Amino acid sequence: MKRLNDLESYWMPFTANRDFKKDPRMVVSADGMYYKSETGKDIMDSAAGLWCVNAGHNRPEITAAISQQAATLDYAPSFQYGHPKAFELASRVAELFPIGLDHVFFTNSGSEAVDSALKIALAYQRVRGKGAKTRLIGRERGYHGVGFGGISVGGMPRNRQYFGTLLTGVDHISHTYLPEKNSFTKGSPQHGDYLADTLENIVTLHDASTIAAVIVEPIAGSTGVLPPPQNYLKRLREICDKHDILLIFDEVITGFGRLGTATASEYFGVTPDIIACAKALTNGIIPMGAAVVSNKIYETMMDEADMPIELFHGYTYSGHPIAAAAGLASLDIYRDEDLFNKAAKTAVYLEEIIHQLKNDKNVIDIRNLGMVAAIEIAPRPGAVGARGYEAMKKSWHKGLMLRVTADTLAFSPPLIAEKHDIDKIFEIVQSVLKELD
Ligand code: PXG
Repeated sequence: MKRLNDLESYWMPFTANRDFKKDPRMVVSADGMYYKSETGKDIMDSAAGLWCVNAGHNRPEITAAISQQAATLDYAPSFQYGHPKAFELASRVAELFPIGLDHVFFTNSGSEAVDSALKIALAYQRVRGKGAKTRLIGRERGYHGVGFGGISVGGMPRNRQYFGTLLTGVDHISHTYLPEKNSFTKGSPQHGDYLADTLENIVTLHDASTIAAVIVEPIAGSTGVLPPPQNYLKRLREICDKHDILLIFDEVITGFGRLGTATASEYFGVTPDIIACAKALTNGIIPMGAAVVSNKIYETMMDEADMPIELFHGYTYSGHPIAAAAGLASLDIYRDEDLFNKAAKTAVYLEEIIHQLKNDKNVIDIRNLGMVAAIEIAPRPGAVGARGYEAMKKSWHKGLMLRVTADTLAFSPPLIAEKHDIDKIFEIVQSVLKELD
């Protein structure tokens, strides 16, 4: 007979369920840079949860804001009614994000932020009389969440291959990984800006009059941390401008300080038309995402839409009061602790320390930018991902929560990390590397 809590009922996402359930890695509490396992062991968080807990775990200011909000206004519908905190948070995000991106459409996740950004791009093209602009262009190795929009423009094969025909009218520009030229680069690699020109090939093939938008992550994260080649994003912006194509940055990982600036757009000096964000918007405590939209798009929608409801899109929980309260408290912490500048400083140390592992066993590349970094280890012949998976399991037993994608070990520590935390992360990683055959 099935027991009530035999671990079988919960189908875990993006997890090797059968293997996990044989030897569970279970955490029961968290504080600062650490989780605690159910056996009472401290587990260092080298990934800010899943790239989201930028101010570290268990922040009393956010907890207080959430409980106060729950006791005051637990829920408010977001269709045709409003509540002040959603408006306040939208203004705060607009203030933090690049000039000219002043309008915020709230969602509950990064996947929904991406789908919303894509839908807004399509609606905008239609409303301004360019209804033939329906194609959406992503990039190979891109990750844009798991909605059908996101996996269609996404470029990670296994996230796509089981799920049918996806959206039609989608194409992909080339990824930017050039290991033969750029291995062990610190920061943005020197080679590869010309890969932005693969967009020109797509424009030639389909014609610009059929293309609504291009979406890329400024730094490809989930696929294994690929910082953009120098000048690449500027070049992509120029090509989009030349052909009247919208540019969407998926900043679900990079938004809110990961590169030492509020956005990657600010870091690279390139302003897109829409930014999708989520994760650290609420420090990961309550799900929330957003599509942050240019004034040009918003004003066109307001002025030209042929219906009183300008956009037929939204979620039951768009701008949820408790998420909005968590968002405001998170942004207060980021500002009051000058956390983005702290991240910029710690990033210099992270770069120095991680590149010291260059000559360790099986290491074939190290990449970093801001508080994001990765070590790529050689795959075992015929068993891609096996060595990375083993690294993750060994790290857990040594007190480190490690995020792996195939054979790439990815690091995105909370931005509160001190030098000694960075030291500790890579001491454990080094001891794991030594043990991997
Ligand atoms: N866009 C990007 C760039 C992301 O990294 C999403 C969209 C989707 O967000 P939601 O909130 O729907 O999951 C993401 C999510 C990892 C990892 O370690 C990355 C993400 C999620 C889980 C794991 O590779 N990114």
